[in-house]
Amino acid sequence: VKHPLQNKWTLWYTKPPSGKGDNWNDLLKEVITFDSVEEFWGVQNNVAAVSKLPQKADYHLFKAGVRPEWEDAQNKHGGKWSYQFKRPHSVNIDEIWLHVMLAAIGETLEDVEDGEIMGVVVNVRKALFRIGVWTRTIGKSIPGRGDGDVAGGKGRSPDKAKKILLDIGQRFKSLLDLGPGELVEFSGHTDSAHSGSSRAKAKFTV
Ligand code: M7G
Repeated sequence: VKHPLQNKWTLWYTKPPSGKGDNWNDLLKEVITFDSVEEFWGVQNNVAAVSKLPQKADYHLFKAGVRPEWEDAQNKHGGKWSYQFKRPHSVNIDEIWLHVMLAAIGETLEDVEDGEIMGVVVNVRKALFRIGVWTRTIGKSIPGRGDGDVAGGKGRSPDKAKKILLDIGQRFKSLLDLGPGELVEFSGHTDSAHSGSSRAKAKFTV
């Protein structure tokens, strides 16, 4: 018996660059797509743990049909909540990533009808592990789409859009079990793309 998930999910892996000339597209690899609880555990039990990944590797767990890239049509008006665990650190990154994946596939990061969550990501870097949640919108109206036409929901007011986004940030923060002095930051992908890195200035913090 298979227990179906609300959505179908794809796991992606970013290989560390092997030398000069590697571009993002050569490094990003689709691993597997699944849509049941049992298949999720099959994947989880067979891929390398985050703590064993080389520097500059990433895992991305995204809704099937959405590439884990700023350029994807479903991401280009979006952004991400993220938090960086400095290394060396006392946290168990494998356990944290598992809980973040379970929250994504279990749809506990948002009210399902809000449809904001695109995927979750972990970046392995020399000095840190960065965990992120990608959202479809940035909590306000999108320029060029007309007044009140807030992506993410017809008739969703800017106030409501922002409330939904902040709520996702708060759920993510409590999932990470962070203290009140530790901030989870939100930034839009357009800023990330322009700065060439995730270290873009945060638009919101919770
Ligand atoms: P990062 O992994 O977000 O942060 O971006 P980092 O600076 O801590 O490593 C690293 C690099 O990967 C970027 O400068 C881009 O070259 C590439 N990259 C990352 N993402 C998420 C994308 C993406 O969505 N699209 C493209 N084209 N490149 C990306």
